Amino acid sequence: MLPAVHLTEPSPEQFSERFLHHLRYNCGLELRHARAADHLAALELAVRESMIDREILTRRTYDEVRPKTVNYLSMEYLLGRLLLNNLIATGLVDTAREAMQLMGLNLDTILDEEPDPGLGNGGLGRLAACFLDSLATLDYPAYGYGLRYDYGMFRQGFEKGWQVEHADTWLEGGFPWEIARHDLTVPVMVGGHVDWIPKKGGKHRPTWVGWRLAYGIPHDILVAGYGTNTVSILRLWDAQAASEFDFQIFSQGNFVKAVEERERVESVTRVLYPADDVEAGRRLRLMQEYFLVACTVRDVMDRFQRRHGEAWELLPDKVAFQLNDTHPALTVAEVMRYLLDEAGLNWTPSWEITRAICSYTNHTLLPEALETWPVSVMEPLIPRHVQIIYEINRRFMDSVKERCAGDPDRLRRMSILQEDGEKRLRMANLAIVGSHRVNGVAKLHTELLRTRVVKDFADLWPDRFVAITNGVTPRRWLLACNPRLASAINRRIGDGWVTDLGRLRELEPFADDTEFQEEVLAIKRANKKDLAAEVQRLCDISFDPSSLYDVQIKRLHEYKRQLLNAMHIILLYRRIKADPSLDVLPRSFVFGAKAAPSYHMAKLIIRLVNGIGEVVNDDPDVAGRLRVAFLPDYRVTLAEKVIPAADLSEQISTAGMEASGTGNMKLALNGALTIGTLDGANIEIKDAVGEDNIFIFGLTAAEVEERLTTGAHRPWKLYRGDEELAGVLDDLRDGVFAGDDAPQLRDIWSALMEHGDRYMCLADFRSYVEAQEHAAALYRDRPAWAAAAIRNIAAMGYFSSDRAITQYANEIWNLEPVSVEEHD
Ligand code: 26W
Repeated sequence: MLPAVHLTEPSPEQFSERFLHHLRYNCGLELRHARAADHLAALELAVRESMIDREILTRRTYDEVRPKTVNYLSMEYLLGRLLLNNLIATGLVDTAREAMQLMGLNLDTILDEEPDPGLGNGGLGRLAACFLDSLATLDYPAYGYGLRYDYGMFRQGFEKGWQVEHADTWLEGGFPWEIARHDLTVPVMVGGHVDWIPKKGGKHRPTWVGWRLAYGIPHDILVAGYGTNTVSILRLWDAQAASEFDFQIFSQGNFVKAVEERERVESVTRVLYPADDVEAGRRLRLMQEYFLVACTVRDVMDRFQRRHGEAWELLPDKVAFQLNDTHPALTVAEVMRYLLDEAGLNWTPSWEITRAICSYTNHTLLPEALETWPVSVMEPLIPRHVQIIYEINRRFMDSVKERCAGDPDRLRRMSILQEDGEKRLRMANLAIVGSHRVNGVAKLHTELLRTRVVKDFADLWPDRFVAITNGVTPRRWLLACNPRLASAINRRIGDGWVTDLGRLRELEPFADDTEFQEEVLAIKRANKKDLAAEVQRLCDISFDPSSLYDVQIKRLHEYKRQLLNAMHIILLYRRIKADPSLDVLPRSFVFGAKAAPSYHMAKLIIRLVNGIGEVVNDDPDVAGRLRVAFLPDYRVTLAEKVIPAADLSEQISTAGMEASGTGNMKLALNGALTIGTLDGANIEIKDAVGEDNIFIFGLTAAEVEERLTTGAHRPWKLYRGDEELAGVLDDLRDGVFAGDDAPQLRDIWSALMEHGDRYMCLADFRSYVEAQEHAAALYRDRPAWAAAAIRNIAAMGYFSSDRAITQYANEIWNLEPVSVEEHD
């Protein structure tokens, strides 16, 4: 008989007792000696207690019910700070605030001490974090699996306008949220080769021999659902060398070599690759991908066996693996290996099970981001997997040959093995062949996948491809980050929207309500004032809260076109210089973006924007009407400060290139109006808010495609046809905003004028400027702007990650929620 578990809400007095207990017995401190970092640690541990009680309850329920569980595999989780969200989820915010007061402390000051765990690059990693929040909130049995990088996303600084990277040592001060589970350590085999060993009956059986062992140590981060008892687990693997293995080398007297070998193994989870565009093509990255997959499959299969023994045929009823892009595509080969080599199943049932439990989400259309691995790199690390993939491919090719005889090109395109030049394995093809569902992350994105990128597969298996538009969690991206707006909404329609975002529709009638308009404008102004203080602190630039805050926050990429935004600023500056008395709407431009350290052009664009800021911010002719701030070290925590203060949301990617975007949703949810192209989820946002409440411009995806393939895009012709554009381009050529770095920054001009302007900045320039003029005109009409902002908020219900996760559960995983009750 297990002891009863009841969740009791602590009083503020009890909660402060808890806090003092952790301060004393974890930090060894009395209150009077504790510093801010100690307050943070003690508070985190006090909240964690409530989460652990819920987690134990959740575990018990699942051990009893043995429900189907989804396992979300992702190389990245961009969690952001956890303390406030965990306080909100467990209903402890007010208790904690009072408790801190009782001790003469301030909750907000403590919250602001927390560092960001930045274990991701951008959209894909943040989406994974929103999905974990929704899975727990909706009571879906789920595990997140990832890697525990010692160094997360680099910290960004600027020196003379250039990006400089610093190591992110997020674990240095300790990370109280994680619980190391040494008892659940798993072995991982690496290296060796495949032997064909004769079996009874004369057949030969491939056998992986000569491998060595490494270990994965799980570190669990608890994820509390909002307003529910469900707590799920994000399990991050840390690589550790095998201790028994050293003894062989130690005994040969080669101590230093043994230590070196340990270091090599343990470096697997050392650092997050900071590029979210081009594949790294590095052995270590492949090792990371394999390590995530091998640890996770082992963990999931161990749990399955504890619950269901050897009844492998039950796997599709109990287990789902979701692959977050192709990075964990080796799951297909690893599940096959497990079923063949460890469970002893034959090929056909193994393959049926594998396909029934795996599914894959594609997050990018850019060809350079599609992963392929040289066989020569894979073979020495995972020879058995390579061999299994060859066999998967042989059987797949045989099956397609029947269908498309006489189309060798199609066969070549669909093969998992790329054979021209160095032999490589195409991870997207492996993921598609090995999954029962493949999804895109917005309607247009899925359509482009079907018709362009993987057309052959969509022709063959039309039902395998589905669209699930991304979403964001309303808990973090409205309730927690914008308390002013959240409570104004609560006063009108109650707080049902927090777990049912569609309810925001009930705000629609308030769009024309003068009182609500004024309230929304006042809230925006207060948020803008807060951001102005932050910009002052970070950049020493003063923002006027009555100016239009024009915001572009996202990774730095040519296709996202921060450059087009910069060209618009240059245009406004040139207009003011030509006529300083011109009536221009005052604007404050906010940029936040990290560039991959090896992405030359992205770094030049950062330098350019910083250069524009230097020229424009202090020019007396401008008289404060233009302000440009590039906020250093953009990350989740900064997003939470910028988004509530944004007026205009820049979603200006070249059409057909942004898979979905999720920042677009967060900004609109907080009452910013979008200026954007018909790309990714912008299209669905436009349909939801109505054409009058969004500023759409530019070429469509089809028009971009047409111009790029026919060579109809003519930068010089556009240059000659638009005097203002020519002026902007001349400034770029002449390094007007580049100071001493003019020679280097000329590469930007070259990309536009000499290398074909691949991202069509010139083609969309005029239409962008016009859309900006519409935005400025509407901004001057305060009630009209407020009405449009309210209509944006009211229309964002669809873009909740709760809706997205419900779709995954129904259309891909066949997963049911399980409610977690208290136990007697
Ligand atoms: C192998 C290197 C690499 C690493 C990461 C290639 C590609 C990636 C990601 C797929 C890039 C990414 O984050 N994609 C973004 O995913 C978001 C969530 O679906 C979308 O909203 C963004 O549009 C998409 O760019």
